[in-house]
Amino acid sequence: MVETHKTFCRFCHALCGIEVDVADNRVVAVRGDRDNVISRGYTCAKGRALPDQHHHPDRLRGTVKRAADGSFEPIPSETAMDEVAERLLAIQQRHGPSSVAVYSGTHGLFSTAAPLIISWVRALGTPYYFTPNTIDQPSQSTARARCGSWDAGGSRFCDADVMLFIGNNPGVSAFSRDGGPPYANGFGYLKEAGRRGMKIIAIDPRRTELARRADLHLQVRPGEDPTLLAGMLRTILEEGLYDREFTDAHVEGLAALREAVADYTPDYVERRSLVPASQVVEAARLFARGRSGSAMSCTGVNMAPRPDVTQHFVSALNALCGRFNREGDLVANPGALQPPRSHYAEVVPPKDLWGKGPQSRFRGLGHFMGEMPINVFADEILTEGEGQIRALVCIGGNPAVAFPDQRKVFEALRALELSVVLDVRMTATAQLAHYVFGCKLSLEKPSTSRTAELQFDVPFAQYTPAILEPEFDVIQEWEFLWGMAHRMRTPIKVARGVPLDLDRKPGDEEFLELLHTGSRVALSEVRKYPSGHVFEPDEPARVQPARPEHTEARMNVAPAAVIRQLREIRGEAVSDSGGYTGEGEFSHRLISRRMLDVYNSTGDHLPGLRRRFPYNPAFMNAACMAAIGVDSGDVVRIDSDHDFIYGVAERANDIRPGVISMSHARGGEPDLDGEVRNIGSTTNRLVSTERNFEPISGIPRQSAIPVNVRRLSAEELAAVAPARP
Ligand SMILES: Nc1nc2c(c(=O)[nH]1)N[C@H]1C(S)=C(S)[C@@H](COP(=O)(O)OP(=O)(O)OC[C@H]3O[C@@H](n4cnc5c(=O)[nH]c(N)nc54)[C@H](O)[C@@H]3O)O[C@H]1N2
Ligand SMILES: Nc1nc2c(c(=O)[nH]1)N[C@H]1C(S)=C(S)[C@@H](COP(=O)(O)OP(=O)(O)OC[C@H]3O[C@@H](n4cnc5c(=O)[nH]c(N)nc54)[C@H](O)[C@@H]3O)O[C@H]1N2
Ligand code: SF4
Ligand SMILES: [Mo]
Repeated sequence: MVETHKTFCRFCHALCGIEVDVADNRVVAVRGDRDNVISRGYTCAKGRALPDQHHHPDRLRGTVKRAADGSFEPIPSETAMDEVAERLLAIQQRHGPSSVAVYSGTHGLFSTAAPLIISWVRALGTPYYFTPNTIDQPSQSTARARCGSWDAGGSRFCDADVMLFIGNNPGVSAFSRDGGPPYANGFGYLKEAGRRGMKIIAIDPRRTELARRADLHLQVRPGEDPTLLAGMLRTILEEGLYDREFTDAHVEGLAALREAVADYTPDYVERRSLVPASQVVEAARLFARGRSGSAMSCTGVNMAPRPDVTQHFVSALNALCGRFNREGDLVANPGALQPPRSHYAEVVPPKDLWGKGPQSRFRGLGHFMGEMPINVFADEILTEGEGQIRALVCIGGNPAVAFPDQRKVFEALRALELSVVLDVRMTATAQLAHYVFGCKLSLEKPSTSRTAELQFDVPFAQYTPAILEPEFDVIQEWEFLWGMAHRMRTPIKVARGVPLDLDRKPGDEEFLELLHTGSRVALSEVRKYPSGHVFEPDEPARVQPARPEHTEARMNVAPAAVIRQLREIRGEAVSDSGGYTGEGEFSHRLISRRMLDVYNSTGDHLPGLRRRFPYNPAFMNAACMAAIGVDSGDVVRIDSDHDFIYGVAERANDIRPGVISMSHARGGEPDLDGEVRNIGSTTNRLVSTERNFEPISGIPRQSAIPVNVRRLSAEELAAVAPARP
């Protein structure tokens, strides 16, 4: 008998509402749930692949332990936890607390275990807490801290009349922030906004799905966003298009910024960024003349050179144009499952987030937002001495393909005395581990929409029970954390001020209740609505007047560190092909992107998601392909100043000549290069962690990477395996 359940998809962070048909404890079909008022029936191919993901033969159906001969043997998860706890304690006893590191990947951060993971790290006393945040969009935090921010936030996407998107593609990535569209159904929201008359400006070297919808697409040369945004700011300042009332009251540094961008004339910007001068001016006017709506950016510019400058300019654009909610305005979204908070019409003053806390032994880097930069991950494992990492616990992540300098990361993963991975299948990282805990997949776990709720335009919340009951020994991430804390006697908290009892494991629902302690809306209330519900507060939440102690604080649009970097950029000689001459020996810049069918490395083994491309293509302009004599489907070799990869070329005239666009986190061991047609390749092999990194977060240059590209020699080609059916 087929039973239909309402739930939400957790293949990615977007949490689209879905209906799943279940027969004999197996999912047989997934459809978008039209009753979910956020996603409105939308699903993508990944969501529709949930049945395949849950029942795939490669799914981990229990915990495994590596034997002396390198093979993996099944082991009961409780026994494995006993052994892991004992070994972690022994390692810490011998080498001190910092010998253990924890990495929480995307599926750690979005899991219900996220707060437990942080709490466990604190209890272990190790400085080595890593997450993808320091190789994702760290300059968002740097800029927010340097510039200061606005406590009451900006307007809702549904009220915006202009949006400036810089290096992001929300329809495909389902990712956005700062007043961008809700995660789920980005295409739908963008279409609706277009109908309402909202103007879209997109800055991207590629004519993306977003750019095709835009009123204005600035096809910037990769990595030249600092120059382009400086030019836009210059126009806004010169033409007096900024919000005088707001800046007079809340912003400082206008004169210094005006001076610093003075020589970023439209003609100079055109020469360097390849965006026509007229478009630079037009974009500045279009954005500044809007009434509401913000500038937002994501990974594209954070991975490209000088992300701290680009991100600061994003903050400066919003500050100059006063794109924030004022006293008495409705709060964009008061939240539902988050604890309630007040919103004030005041500046959160600029502050330093760095230079405090534990330091790394490498490159002058140290804790950034409470985390150790991934930049130093491999070196801290490989380098002997005080502070060396000897054991790693990796939760829902895949460093072997996601971290920069892949060859060094492999070496580091091999060097670990103890490596413990929590995953749903044997990834490239899991293959090198000593213990791999098979985890429950989304439909087997109860959860809520808490992690995504602030990106909705309304205070929507949804709860889902577990839909499937797996008949094998798989665990939830939080059960592992509790299991470790219980055995190692490390106190952990599930929410602020809410410790877990180390001697009595809570039940699933009890755990969720604890996790949502203090939420504005009780979980029991949210449970009543299977498709979720909008929980408007009884009294509309409005922005409060500034508190007396905050009335003097101002946002700073011209912090010294940014102005210094801006001068350096202007001092570089510009080459004929745009950009600066220092990279003369490289013909192309390789840029990052997301593919709709996989989530970083998640899903790259599922037949339904491999149909279009079983690899991550190297998208190139036809002219570039003709120049090196290759066609779509041919394998090319791509060399950076650090290393090389193979890629399968694919014609794409949505990118300008001189650019290669490729997604990350594919491929595997460097030995598997010949399998490129079946597994793709890891762009992060091209990236050095020792050069071209941002000095505070350590994010290296993972986009706009200077490369050369050529066809393979006959000998090289002979070693490339054909595509398997
Ligand atoms: N389908 C799918 N969705 C995902 C993911 C996935 O792998 N697949 N990954 C998830 C993750 S982890 C994250 S962090 C988010 C990221 O969300 P987004 O940042 O929206 O991700 P992308 O779609 O890669 O968009 C980045 C854009 O930046 C452009 N770009 C690259 N270099 C430059 C540059 O130098 N300048 C400018 N202006 N643009 C540049 C690229 O062409 C690309 O269109 O997506 C999430 N969503
Ligand atoms: N060059 C370059 N490098 C990049 C990027 C780029 O654009 N370019 N993007 C960066 C970004 S933004 C990010 S976020 C990182 C991603 O870095 P990671 O988070 O390390 O990579 P993922 O592939 O997302 O790893 C997720 C893992 O979780 C597993 N998984 C899936 N579902 C579950 C579950 O329910 N439970 C558990 N326990 N595991 C599960 C998957 O099998 C997979 O192994 O990569 C970064 N690296
Ligand atoms: S965008 Fe796709 S993968 Fe993400 S939640 Fe929605 S259906 Fe699932
Ligand atoms: Mo990410």
